[in-house]
Amino acid sequence: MRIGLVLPEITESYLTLARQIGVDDIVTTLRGAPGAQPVWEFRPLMAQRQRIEEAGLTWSVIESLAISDTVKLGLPGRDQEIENWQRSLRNIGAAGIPIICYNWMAVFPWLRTSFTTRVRGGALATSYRHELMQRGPLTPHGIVPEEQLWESLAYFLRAVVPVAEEAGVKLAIHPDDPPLSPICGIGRILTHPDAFQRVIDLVPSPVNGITFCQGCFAEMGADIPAAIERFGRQGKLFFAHFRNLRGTASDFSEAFHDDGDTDMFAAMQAYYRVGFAGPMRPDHVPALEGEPNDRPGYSLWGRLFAVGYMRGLIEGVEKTMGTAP
Ligand SMILES: [Mn+2]
Repeated sequence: MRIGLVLPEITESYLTLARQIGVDDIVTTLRGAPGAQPVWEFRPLMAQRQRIEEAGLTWSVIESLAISDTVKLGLPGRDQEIENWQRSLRNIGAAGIPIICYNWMAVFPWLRTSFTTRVRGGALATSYRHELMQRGPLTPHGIVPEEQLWESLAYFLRAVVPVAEEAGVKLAIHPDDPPLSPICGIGRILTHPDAFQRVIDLVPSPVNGITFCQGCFAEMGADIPAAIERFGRQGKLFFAHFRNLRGTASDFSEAFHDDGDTDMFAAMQAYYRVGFAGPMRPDHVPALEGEPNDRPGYSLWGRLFAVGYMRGLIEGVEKTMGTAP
């Protein structure tokens, strides 16, 4: 299993720290992007990849390559933006970065109603209560039905999957977080395990697959090992977010990796059973005592703790299952 990590920024110090705790892969985006430029150019991609490689690590996932609401909502002007995305995709492939994580959340990105929920020992986690969020007004986009998002996703995939195949880049769609629909009038479609099957079947291709965000699947109330088996057996798990929480979509709190509802050992066993070899990164963590809560979900110490826990689980699974992908 390969463990990935998002760094607060790409510095020599953070790269060294990642190596020290046993991380193999860096998951990041291009500094300045997204939104700073319509097309990601080859040279900065290649230079950043070299920098990560020279530190003994691999830049294996771009998370994320932004997709505008124009494209997600299927609005006029999307063709030009999709063309730019295709050009970025070609440059990403040429730079040798094998996976892009993207999502189809329009208007609202990942949403929480609190960033200061107390979990074990008073650590600060994020949480979501749908009932609070739904008191909010409609957005300027009004009501956006789910079918509109399915249409625009199909349109997008038909345009980019052939380019991704040529470029040798895997497209790994991330669930909606929280997986509820609609939110203040905006439909959401990646809210159930079956929706991922629908995406896979929309444009069948070896490069069309999934970011298995375990947290989102837990929010859905899914049986986590069963979902890993379902998509892993099809070879569709390209990338995983390892996360734990308490509750379900309409009311949940994030948790330490070893302190939520999900049986994380059973999850890790399932990844091994289906031959998933990573990359997998720790997803959201609480902010610990002594560090700022200025990047909710992505504070550093909680992720160091998470990586140690993941390495422990991996060792346990390898020793008991006798496999080491
Ligand atoms: Mn995630």
